Amino acid sequence: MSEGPSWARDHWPPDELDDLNAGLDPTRMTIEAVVAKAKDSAAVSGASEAEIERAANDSICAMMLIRTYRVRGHLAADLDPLGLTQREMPADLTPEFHGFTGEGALDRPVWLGGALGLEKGTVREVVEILRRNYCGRVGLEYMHINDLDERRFLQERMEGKHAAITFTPEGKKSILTKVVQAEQWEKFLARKYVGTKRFGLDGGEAMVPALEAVIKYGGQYGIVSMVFGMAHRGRLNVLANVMAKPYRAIFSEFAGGSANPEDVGGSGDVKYHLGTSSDREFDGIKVHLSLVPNPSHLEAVDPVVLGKVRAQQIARGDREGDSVLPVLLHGDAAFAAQGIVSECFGFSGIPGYNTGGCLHFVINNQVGFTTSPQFGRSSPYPSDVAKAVQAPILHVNGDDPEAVTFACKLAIEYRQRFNRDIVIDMWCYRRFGHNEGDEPSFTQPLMYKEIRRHPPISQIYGARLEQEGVIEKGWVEGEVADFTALLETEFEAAMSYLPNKADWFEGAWSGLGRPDEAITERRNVATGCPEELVREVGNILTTIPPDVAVHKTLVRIIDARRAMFESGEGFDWATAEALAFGTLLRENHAVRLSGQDSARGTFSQRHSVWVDQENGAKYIPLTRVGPARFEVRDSPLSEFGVLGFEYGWSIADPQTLVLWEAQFGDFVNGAQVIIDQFIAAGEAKWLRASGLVLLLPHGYEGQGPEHSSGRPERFLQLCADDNMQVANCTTPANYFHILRRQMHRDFRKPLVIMTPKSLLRHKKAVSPLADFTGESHFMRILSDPNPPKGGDVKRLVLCTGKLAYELFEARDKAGDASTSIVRIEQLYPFPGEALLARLKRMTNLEDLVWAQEEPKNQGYWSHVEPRIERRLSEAGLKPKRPIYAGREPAASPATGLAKRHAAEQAALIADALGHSSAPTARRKAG
Ligand SMILES: Cc1ncc(C[n+]2csc(CCOP(=O)(O)OP(=O)(O)O)c2C)c(N)n1
Repeated sequence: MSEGPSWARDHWPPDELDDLNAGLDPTRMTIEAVVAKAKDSAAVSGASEAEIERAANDSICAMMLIRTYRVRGHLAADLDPLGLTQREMPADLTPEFHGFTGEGALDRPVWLGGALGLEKGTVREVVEILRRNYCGRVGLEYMHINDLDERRFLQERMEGKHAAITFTPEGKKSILTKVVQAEQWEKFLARKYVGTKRFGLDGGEAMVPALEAVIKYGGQYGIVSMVFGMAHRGRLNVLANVMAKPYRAIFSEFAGGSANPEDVGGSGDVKYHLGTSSDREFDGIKVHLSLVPNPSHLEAVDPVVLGKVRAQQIARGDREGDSVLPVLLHGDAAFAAQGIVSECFGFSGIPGYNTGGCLHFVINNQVGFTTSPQFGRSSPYPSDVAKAVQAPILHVNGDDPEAVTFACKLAIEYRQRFNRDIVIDMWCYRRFGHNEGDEPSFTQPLMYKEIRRHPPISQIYGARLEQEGVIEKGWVEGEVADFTALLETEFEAAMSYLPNKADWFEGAWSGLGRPDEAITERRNVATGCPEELVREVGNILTTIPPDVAVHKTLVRIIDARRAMFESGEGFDWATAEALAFGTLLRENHAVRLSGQDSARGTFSQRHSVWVDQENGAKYIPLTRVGPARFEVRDSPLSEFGVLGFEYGWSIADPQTLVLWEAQFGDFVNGAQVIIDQFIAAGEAKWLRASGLVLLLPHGYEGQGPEHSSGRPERFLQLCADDNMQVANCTTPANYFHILRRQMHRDFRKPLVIMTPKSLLRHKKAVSPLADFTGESHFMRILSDPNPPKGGDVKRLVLCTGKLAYELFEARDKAGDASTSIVRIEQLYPFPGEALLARLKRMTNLEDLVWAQEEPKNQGYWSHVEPRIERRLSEAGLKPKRPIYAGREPAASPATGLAKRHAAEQAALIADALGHSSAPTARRKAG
């Protein structure tokens, strides 16, 4: 954007990149050397013994003073535009505290050995420099960082020749222009849409030129793409003035228009949650920007942004993360209090999850809705959570847009140099209520008295630039008039604005689309593989390289796997899974599996990583399959963060099979926000598809309330509009096919699988080679392997999951020849037509039972009951409704007593099969 009206230009003048290595001063002296120098110098000038000692002591004290400022100077920085924060000068930042007392103390000479760029100075000079560097409008916290290089780098930027915040006159004008635009944008919206919520940036507008600097300097430092995540506050401003979303598009949404063409459907979302993407160019350097849509849940978008960024970095082959930058914008209250923030900081140093540094920008308006900071957090700053990962923190006064821009510039330089997270904490204020219709004086009367008196940033900064002679009187008014005129034109244009197309199947998503018919039926694809491919992959999976010393038990497991390929029989769960991964890799679909202890597998079943018993080196057979990339990651012990991260990956990269595995299915509820807000509803709200797979170990095996249920009922209740798939497979081959199907269709939908525990080693839960090859495919319903002879089914038991095997065993043991047991492998979309076809053949059916292990208020019953009833009615059979066989409603998912579990299980199986005449051991209905 180099032509056009002044608002449309990217005002930033070209800037020479600082040499990253410049400024570090290797000649700095140690304290010992400084003291020696002070003594020498005093001695040369003929000082007495006592005077020599004092000179030495003064230098030591001066160095202590300097160090104290480095550690604590930020406590006296001028940060609060409102001046309401009671921040007294800490005593140890005064020269008196360090022994410089009495008359003339400030004029005493001290040797500094190059610190602060001075060989020698007076105490007064030292204090002046320190106050300027550390107690101005930027306060830096960095002495908690262990790494010396990082500390020295930041020190140089605060103390060295780069310390002064300097911008060229053109740069200053650019900053002011952006401030004007940010302010006028909010004002214009307030005028045109009176009473409409916009969660304005008013009071924090300095963020806009600062983000502009992030893009400009980021581009110069080699960043080609930036992914933004942010909440409500200032979002419309960022969309318009940073992301360059057309003003007319936003106006049209204010007028009730949809963000997407009407025909794409979906629920849509409020405008301050929407995302967008654009390209911005500064000085010929293009940077792609995307803002990820987010729910109201504050900070929930953070891991999604990080996952998306990491996926993009991997797609670019960028292992350091230099080319793609995550930028997260936070509110002060949310940043301090939402636990997901800590989970995300936790990713910053972990292989497989780190993004080479995230830039965090806190819009610290010193209030959260109606809550004042002292009730919103226990720490002095909202940013203290970042110290856990030793991120540097730049506190900055939001009334000084140059200081904020400087902080952003420094942040980018640091991030690109050290590939670590950094935080900017911009102190500002919220000019109006939480939203514009809210009265803030109910709760913060004093603050708002001050705010009403407080001039806007453009006025403060405009006056300063006028005084500096950078702009003439009336310059700001000219900018305001130009920009307002432009907004009026755009406002007119919005009347006839129609979004021309939804952007969701572009770029990495091209070639994919929405399913052209309901995926309920018929959307199966052949996922069987040529036998040769299966054998090739099998060979890699069962060959132990001679130089890898594999644990002897694992050798036996690998031998057993080899025997499966040799005999073509008895493929178990883990081998089927490895085959699904391996064959996809060969078909050029990358695979990423992430979860707690996933490399070995919680149940010691997977063993996707072989650890050399002599040297600890890791051998990962699937990485040898190629050509696509395989990665399996033992994740940090987080659900919310990690699931969000993997979801973020899945929306960026539809050609990778991305799987998240819970340790036990129960733990999935720690990630409920990601499930409700992103996985279930993301496509409907934001037109963002995802092929993410959730593996949730599930099944009633007497392990107690907490290790039994992956809560299928929760997922099933969220199912509508073909938004996702929920399955519980009972054969290794079916698991193999459902995983492969994820990548083999021309659309993507999340897939939730209740995965087994006991079936991992169940003698009957095995598949023959033929079920992986040829025309084989995923079966939504699995037939009875031992159906009643002559097809005379009197009782049909429908179920899902491992219960089937227990029912088979009980039925066969009882010699029951009239009961058929059919497995529903995919619960949603419910395979109603396929069920109907089977029912139609059971003309003598007398009873249809739904059997489940879960209590009646949980599991599948509520989901399947009406669906089965519908098909029974369509089939015109004698039974009109399914009968329930299972545990009675219960508050807790399962009993903790093994005996009671066994009794309950036996009772429900007998019930399901109609074998029990005595009252069952079930508890009474609740
Ligand atoms: C997880 C979550 N809890 C509660 C809310 C309701 N809520 C919306 S904004 C807000 C205050 C946010 O304060 P802060 O983070 O300081 O941002 P600000 O609005 O001041 O910019 C709250 C509590 C929410 N959106 N998300």
